[in-house]
Amino acid sequence: MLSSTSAEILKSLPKDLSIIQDKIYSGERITEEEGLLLFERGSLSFLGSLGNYVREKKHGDITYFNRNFHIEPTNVCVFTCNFCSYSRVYANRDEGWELSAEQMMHMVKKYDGQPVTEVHIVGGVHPKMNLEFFAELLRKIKEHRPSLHIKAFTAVELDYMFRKAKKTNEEGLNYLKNAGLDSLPGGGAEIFHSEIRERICADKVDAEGWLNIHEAAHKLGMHSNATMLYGHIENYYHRIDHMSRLRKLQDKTGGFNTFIPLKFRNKDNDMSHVNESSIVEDMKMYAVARIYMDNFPHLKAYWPMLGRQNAQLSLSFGVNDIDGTIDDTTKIYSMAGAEEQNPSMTTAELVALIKQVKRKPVERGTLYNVIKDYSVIDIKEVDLNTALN
Ligand code: V47
Ligand code: SF4
Repeated sequence: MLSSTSAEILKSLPKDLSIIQDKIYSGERITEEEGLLLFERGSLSFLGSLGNYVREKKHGDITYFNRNFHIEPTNVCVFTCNFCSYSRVYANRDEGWELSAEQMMHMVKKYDGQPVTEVHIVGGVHPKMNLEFFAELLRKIKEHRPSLHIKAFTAVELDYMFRKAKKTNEEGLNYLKNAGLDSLPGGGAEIFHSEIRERICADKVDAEGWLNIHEAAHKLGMHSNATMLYGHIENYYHRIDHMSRLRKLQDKTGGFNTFIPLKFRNKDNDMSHVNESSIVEDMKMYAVARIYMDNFPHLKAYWPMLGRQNAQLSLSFGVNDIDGTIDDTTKIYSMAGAEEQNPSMTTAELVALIKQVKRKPVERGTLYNVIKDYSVIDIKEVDLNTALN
């Protein structure tokens, strides 16, 4: 039985939104036009309740996290994305960093005996760090710790590496897979539509190139993620176009695990004059993504970028994954003005964060294999004030 207030809300819902609502409740896919309408006319509460409905239908209260660490081999980059606060052009490479294979192996060895399951390797596109350099690094990591899942290289890095080595995407990916590459992260997608891509990252791989690399990886049996950099100069149409291209590829291959909307941060980059999106807009973004990307199993909020309390909030707007314990080895967001300057959370803190908003924390591997269900385990109490600040 509906309360009189809920009945009033339903009555006052415009016809077109109520048709979309019915489709979502009956598990039907919504169209591009309907996705656009949600962005343009859906209120925060309306989108939140639908996004949460889809999230709970797929995952109940389960909220995944993983134990990972990052390696950023270099911030020297041949490309000049206007939103990037992190890279240094090759000509000024003295201002940047470049890690040797030995230095990176030292980072891997620091985690010996610790229960991390994944290393995430991503960085700038350095002209001297080529396919062979990275293949050798992958071999060394696997030789040292065979069970560590290696999620590495955005399609931007791969496209450059393969073109330089004169390899097709299939050849290049196969070579890296045999060296130890397990899956691809979702970076470099930004906004696919050329109207925007040409204004924010004109010189790197285009939409077709990005999608072709992920398709080739899926055909080789590798999984990957997909991101979207939102909240800058794009409009809702460009977001829907971006998500549609991903949804189509997912229909074809089924190889994507997770969609990760990344909020644009404006500190110290060539787009600092562009305002950042509000928290209301961020939550609407998650909810529409959860509703629209019906064939993506998971929706991730990257907590170092959003901050801890906003990450908690996102769990009621469609999100079912808040990434990893991460230590402070990642700089790409802190340099762009993210909430977390030294992002790092212990497992106990992550578990407490998730439990505090009445969701069920589950530690996962990269491919969402369950490692430990913390909803049924009592772990040492943590000071929530410390966890949340
Ligand atoms: O593609 C760069 C973004 C991405 C800014 O697959 C910025 O599990 C906001 O893709 N404001 C790289 N975002 C990181 C990435 C990622 C992160 C976490 C998990 C996974 C995964 C992938 O970082 C870039 C770009 O979209 N980025 N600068 C900025 N100013
Ligand atoms: Fe280079 Fe990536 Fe920064 Fe673009 S976003 S300049 S490709 S490091």
